[in-house]
Amino acid sequence: MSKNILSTPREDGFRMPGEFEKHEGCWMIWPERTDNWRLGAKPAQAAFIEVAKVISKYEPVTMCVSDKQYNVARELLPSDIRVIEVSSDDAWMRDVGPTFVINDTGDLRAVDWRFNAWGGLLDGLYFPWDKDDKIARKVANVENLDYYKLESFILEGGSIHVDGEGTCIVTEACLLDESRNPDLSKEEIETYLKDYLNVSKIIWLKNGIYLDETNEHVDNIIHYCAPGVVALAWTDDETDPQYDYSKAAYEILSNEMDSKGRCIEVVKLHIPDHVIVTKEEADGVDSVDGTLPRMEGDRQAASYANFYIANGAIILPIFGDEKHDKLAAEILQTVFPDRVIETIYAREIILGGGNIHCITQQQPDRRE
Ligand code: KQY
Repeated sequence: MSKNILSTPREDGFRMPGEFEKHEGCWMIWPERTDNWRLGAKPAQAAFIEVAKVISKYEPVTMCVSDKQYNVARELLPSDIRVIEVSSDDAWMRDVGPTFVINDTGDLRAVDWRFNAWGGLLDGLYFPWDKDDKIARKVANVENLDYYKLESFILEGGSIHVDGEGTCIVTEACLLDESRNPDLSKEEIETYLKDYLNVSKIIWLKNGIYLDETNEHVDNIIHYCAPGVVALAWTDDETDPQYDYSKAAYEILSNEMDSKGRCIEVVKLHIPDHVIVTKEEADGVDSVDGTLPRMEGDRQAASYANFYIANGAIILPIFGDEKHDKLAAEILQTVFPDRVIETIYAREIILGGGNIHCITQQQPDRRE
């Protein structure tokens, strides 16, 4: 039976692998809340099905679904996708799922951070979030994995990126926001990351993607592609507030060494033309007190860095911006010559506030 371990991954010789290392599978959650996903979440469900189907060509996928939607999801998803009943508050497995850690002898464990819906009562995106906060432990239980449960440290999986070799990249905008761990200093936060991810070097970017409702998660502005190689969301438009964010990130990454003393190669991925919420899209979302509303004219935090690395493939969100969609796919093909670039039109996902990386969580291969 899966049990809570009171030491830390660092003490026990476990580390979070890079996403580019081999996976045993991928976890997702079925979207259904109508105050975040328009038209009864049907268009979002279609997009999630597409993501799940594409990933399942490369690695096993498990979809967590509420009791209410279980039959619907089971019917709509192919039989090789495992569907299990797990309650949730929304559909962001990257943020609410476990961070898996492995050791050198083939053991796998989970880290169960505390979750407060991206900011709790101060700044959170919905209330309540208690079901989400239990998901990491439930996933560990399903997989029969021991887990490290943090009592109070708040962290979302989308707010960290690691190279699996001792380096972690985060943003100050998110991790130092008063809505996460206001009683901890930057050094104390670093200590948690070092202990639970087993890293020795934290690289702090200032910001993420402009208007990102997660307080600018790192997984929307960069992606660790390999040790020493980072893809960075970029814009050439100096009048866009994103320009200063991306330029500052570029400078930090280009001037920092990673944990092994390597320089970091930064690959720029130009952001798409702005994704703006239409009246029809805004009107399709149920308005509920306590949930961040969707308004006509809102700019969504669209970025190609929010892709998922599967075994043998990159699952890349595209936005119907022919020029930048094509450029992103071409650039990533050069970064990942041995993986197929699979593109998915992701407007319905970004309308909900995140993208393909945010709705997936890889379970690393323990046998590698
Ligand atoms: O990781 C993410 N990008 C999650 C965003 C949550 C949005 C809820 N509306």
